[in-house]
Amino acid sequence: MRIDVLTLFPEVMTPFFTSSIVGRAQSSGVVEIHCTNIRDYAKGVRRSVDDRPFGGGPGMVMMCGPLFDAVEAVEAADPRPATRVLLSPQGERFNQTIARELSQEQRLLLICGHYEGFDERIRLGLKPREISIGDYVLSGGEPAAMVIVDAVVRLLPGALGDETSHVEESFSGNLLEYPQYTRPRVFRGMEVPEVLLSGNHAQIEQWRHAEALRRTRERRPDLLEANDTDQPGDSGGQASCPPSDAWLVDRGATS
Ligand code: 9WO
Repeated sequence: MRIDVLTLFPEVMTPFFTSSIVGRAQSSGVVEIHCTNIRDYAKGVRRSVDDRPFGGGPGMVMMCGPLFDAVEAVEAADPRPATRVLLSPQGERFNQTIARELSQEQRLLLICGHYEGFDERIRLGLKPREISIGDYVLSGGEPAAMVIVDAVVRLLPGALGDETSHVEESFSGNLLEYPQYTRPRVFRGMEVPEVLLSGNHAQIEQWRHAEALRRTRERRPDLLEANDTDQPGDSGGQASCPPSDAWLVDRGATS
C-alpha cells in the first residue's frame, strides 16, 4: 500500500511514520508513506494557503488552489488510483470497520487541514471520504491522520511480522479485554486472582470470559446491544463471532 499525507506540518508526521510498527512496516516494504507540504503548491511571494471567509466572520479558511494542485501532483506520482480522505470533526466516525475497509485499498491520500475549516469546494471538487476520529476539535487534522495510519497499517499482511498473524484475534467476540496480570504475584498488597495461578485452563478461560462480559456491561453496554452472538455458555471461539465484531479484544502477539 502507498499512503500520501498532505499537510502543512510534514515535520510533525515523519517521526511517527519512522517509528514503531509503522516504521517497521515501511522498512519491510509493506507500506510506503509520503508526506507532502501543501505550502509547496502555494503561489505568490506570501505562499498563502488560507484566506478570510467570504461573508465575514472570524478566522481563516483553507484555500482550494494549493490543495487541489497538491492532490493532483501527488496522485500523478503513482498510477494507482487513490482513495481520498479528509480529516475533520464533521466526518463519519472512524472505527475498526472503516480501518479494515481502508486497509483493502492500494493507495490512500490523507488530507490534513488547519485554521477554521476548508473552503466547501474542497469537499465538492475532491469528493473525499470525510472521517472524524471523535467529537473534539483539534488544531489540525494531523493527529487524526496518525491514528488512521496506525490502525490501517497494522492490518496489512506482514506489518506485525510472522509471529503475529492474528492482528484482530478475538478471545470472545465483541467484548472489552479481561483484566490481565504479570509478575509479581503481590504488588503493594494487591494480589493476582487465584484462578490465574491455578493452571486450570478451562477455569481460567471461563473467568476471563465472565470478567470481559462484566467489564463490557459496565463500561460499554452499547457493544452488547449490537451483538447477540455472545450467549452464556458460548465457547468464545472464533466460529461464533462474526468477523466484523471480533476486534475489541486485541490479543496482539499471541500465537
Ligand atoms: C475551528 C473553529 C474555530 C471557530 C469556530 C469554528 C471552528 N471550526 C474549527 C475547525 O473545525 N477547524 C478544523 C481544524 C478545520 C479542519 C482541520 N482541523 C481539525 C480536524 N480539527 N479537528 C479535526 C479532527 C479531525 C478528525 N477527527 C477529529 C477532529
